Amino acid sequence: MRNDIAAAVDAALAEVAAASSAASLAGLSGSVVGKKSPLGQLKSKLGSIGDIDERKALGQALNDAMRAVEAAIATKRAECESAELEAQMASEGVDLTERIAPSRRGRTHLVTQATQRLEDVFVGLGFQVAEGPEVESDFYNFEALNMPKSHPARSMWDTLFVESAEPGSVVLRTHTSPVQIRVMQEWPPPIYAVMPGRVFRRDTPDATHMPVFHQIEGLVIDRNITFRDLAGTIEAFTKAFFGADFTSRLRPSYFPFTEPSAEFDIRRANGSWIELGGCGMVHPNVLRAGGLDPEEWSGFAFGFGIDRMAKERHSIDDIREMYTNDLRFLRQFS
Ligand code: FA5
Repeated sequence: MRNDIAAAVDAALAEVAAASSAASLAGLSGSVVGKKSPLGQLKSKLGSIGDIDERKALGQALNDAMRAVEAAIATKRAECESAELEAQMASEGVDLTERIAPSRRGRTHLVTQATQRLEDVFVGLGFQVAEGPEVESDFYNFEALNMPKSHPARSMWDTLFVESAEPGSVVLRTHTSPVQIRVMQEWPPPIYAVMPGRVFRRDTPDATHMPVFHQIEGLVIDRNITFRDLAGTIEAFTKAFFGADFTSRLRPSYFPFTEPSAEFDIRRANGSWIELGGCGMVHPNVLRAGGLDPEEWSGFAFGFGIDRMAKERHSIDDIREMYTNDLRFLRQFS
């Protein structure tokens, strides 16, 4: 009988090993350890064994054999169930991961990059950043800047007017200089501020002009400020923004809101000069319009063209290239 038990166990384990699904293993349980299985039939023959000790020992051996087969079924069933679950998840799962190819990623525009860099350089020199409105009143754009109505210097800027109840009283700001007045009215001196922003003029587009472009205004108000402070700040700025081997110059000029006034040029690699901005000592009338006493406070101001700075920094031939939105051009500047 012991041989029969061993043979039945071997046959049952072989059937378990050959089963390939959890469902077939569930059915197998009855046929290998049930009453009608070979092992079950051997059990029913136990009663015919006369020797009681032998009967007990064989009963024990049969129970052990059945438990071993049941354990093999349970182990194999767990393996099949987990393999079936994995296969089901792989076939029904939805892949939610998304990949954006590096070449499709956006980047900041050249003029935005230049503005951020300019702000960084001036913040490094101790300046604060301010902003003003793009739609401006005649008062801030001209009058408070020492250009009363019909002042001939107003024609220095080809102005775009906004329709309003009082014609001519609302403009698209032609420069960032009106923000000087707003800052003087709001911030107590001393003032060290830069004000970047978009400006508008009825200029015909060409290699160095756009009708919509960007400026960064600078304003310093303190006690005993002189032209040397202005020249020193512009020199420090040029080296920080363009590099140590860049040359700049100040040329005498005229602006109604500064006295004396100058124009700021830098020299390009080919030896020619390009005008980047205007500057000068803040006119006493402008200090008064900003609510400051010219006897106590003095200062300097400047206004640079940001688009031209970006153009020169990256050696771009034509300023219009930056606005045609040709991705092959824009992608060169990460
Ligand atoms: C002004 O706008 C004065 N507000 C600057 C200023 C501020 C002087 C403070 C004194 C004190 P101007 O019109 O020159 O000045 O313009 C300044 C700079 O803006 C120019 O040097 C140039 O770099 C840039 N710019 C002028 N017009 C255009 C344009 N159409 N397209 C691109 N950049 C321009």
